[in-house]
Amino acid sequence: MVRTIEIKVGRSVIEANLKLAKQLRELLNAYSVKAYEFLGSPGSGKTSLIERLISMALGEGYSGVSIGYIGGDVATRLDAERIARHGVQNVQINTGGICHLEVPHIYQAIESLDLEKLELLFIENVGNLICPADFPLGAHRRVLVVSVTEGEDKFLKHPITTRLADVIVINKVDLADAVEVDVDRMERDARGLNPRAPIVRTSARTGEGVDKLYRALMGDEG
Ligand SMILES: Nc1nc2c(ncn2[C@@H]2O[C@H](COP(=O)(O)OP(=O)(O)OP(=O)(O)O)[C@@H](O)[C@H]2O)c(=O)[nH]1
Ligand SMILES: [Mg+2]
Repeated sequence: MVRTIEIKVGRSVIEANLKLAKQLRELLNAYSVKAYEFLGSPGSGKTSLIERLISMALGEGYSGVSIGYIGGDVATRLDAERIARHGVQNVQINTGGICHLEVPHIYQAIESLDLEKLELLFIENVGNLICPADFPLGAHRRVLVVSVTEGEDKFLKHPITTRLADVIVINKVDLADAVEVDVDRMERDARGLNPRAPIVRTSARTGEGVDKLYRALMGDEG
């Protein structure tokens, strides 16, 4: 016999963040900034995909001035340093022990960015598949990145995060054979939980699928 215990999360903190997220979205809209939040497990490939997308955006006429990046990590400036190499405005947030970003962190970070000149804003949440779910950051799209190396069953085990995503990415498909993962099954699981989000298979290593992801993001106003 298997016993399951369901745990309820306190609502007041979540609701306060949601209200702030709506205000932040209005601010971004006022400056015509399109914002994309990337969330997913540590190492799923969020920064690598953002780097690929930035290179693509730079090639399509966006300039380093008009692209911004805010990255959340418990410690280090490593991700922002990777992004800085593309000549893009960037801010690293170190959360200490906190496993997700909240809207006040984003307000603090955008003080260092020139919103007037910004057109695209990539926000990378702290690597975590659970904590960010209840704390939207005002972005126009929430992009869930799950890599094949995390295991075939990842979407099923994380239905809340899978359902909230506006775009779902299955990354590291170049490694699918090596780890004997059935990507079709992963996609079916994701689709079963979230019928509305585009699902894009990518490899940030080879570049496969990144153009499709770029179109899924840029084609969507919100
Ligand atoms: N083979 C392969 N490796 C990848 C791919 N995407 C990312 N990686 C590698 O996976 C590791 C983690 O990638 P990151 O982009 O740093 O992952 P992240 O999600 O930003 O990680 P955190 O910020 O720590 O949560 C790096 O060594 C990347 O080179 C991919 O599509 N294929
Ligand atoms: Mg990263």
